[in-house]
Amino acid sequence: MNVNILGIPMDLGAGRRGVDMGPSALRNAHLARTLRGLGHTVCDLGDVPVALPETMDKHASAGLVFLEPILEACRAAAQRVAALPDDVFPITLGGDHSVSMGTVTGNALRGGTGERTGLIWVDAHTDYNTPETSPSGNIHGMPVAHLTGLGDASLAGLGGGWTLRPEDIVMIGIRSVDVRERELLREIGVKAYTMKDVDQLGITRITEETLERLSDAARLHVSFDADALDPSVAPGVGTPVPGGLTYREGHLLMELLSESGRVTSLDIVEVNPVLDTRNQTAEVMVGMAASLLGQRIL
Ligand code: HAR
Ligand code: MN
Ligand code: MN
Ligand code: MN
Repeated sequence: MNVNILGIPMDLGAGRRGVDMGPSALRNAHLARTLRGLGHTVCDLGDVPVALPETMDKHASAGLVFLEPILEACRAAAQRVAALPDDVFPITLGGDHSVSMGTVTGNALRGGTGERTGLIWVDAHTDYNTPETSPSGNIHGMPVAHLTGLGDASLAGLGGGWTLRPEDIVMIGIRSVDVRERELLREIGVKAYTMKDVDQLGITRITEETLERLSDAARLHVSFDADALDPSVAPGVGTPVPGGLTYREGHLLMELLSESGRVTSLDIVEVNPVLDTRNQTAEVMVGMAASLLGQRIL
């Protein structure tokens, strides 16, 4: 496959500093070399420009912290991704999870807006707050709501009229949801597999159901937040939540998605090298990408 890597070194959407170094940590953990070892052609496109928090006053407009620079970076990411040739498999590197408003939009627009895009959101969090429901004002807790057209009009308008259908979203690994976020999710009807579901059903059944549910989507985007994994596996994240996916559950999910042959793009987000142990989290996430892109045990 033709793999293109694009970094979005942004931590403006997170409550803690450091995920802006995620792209660097993932490159340092040999993302490109690992994928070339699997036989892929890999081209690193570099990074999208992102404003530094040190150059701005920390300000919130209407419950959104750093709205304008985040909007700008997401717009740039969406444009870069949307312009990629159809045979390219993009791997976009965050950055905090607000980057996915740009990457998911960009990937969805590649096929023209007539095609359905399925979103597999692997995360401890549902990231379905709006500016009204958010307890923090941090935009990385809001990307999925905005992708479905809720919340701030400028962020929800990144797709220029395209929005993600709630029925084309499946979340996996969920174990931290805010009170009003939960109400909103129930109202909208987004499918989410919690860690209880992972315990009860297992990753195999969940992956089968996910692929079945998204069977009409021409494209499948996987957005992998490192905090979906248990903090013992992925300690380098800003908002760790106990009781996450094991190392093998993460790999099995990627292996089964890989076998389906249907995934067309990937985000790796929320890797925070400042909080990590010797780049362990970046290395683990490179392994997850390798499993999604065809690495097999035998
Ligand atoms: N739900 C919380 C909020 O909205 C925290 C969620 C953001 N953390 C993440 N996202 N890492 O997945 O503020
Ligand atoms: Mn997230
Ligand atoms: Mn998360
Ligand atoms: Mn986080």
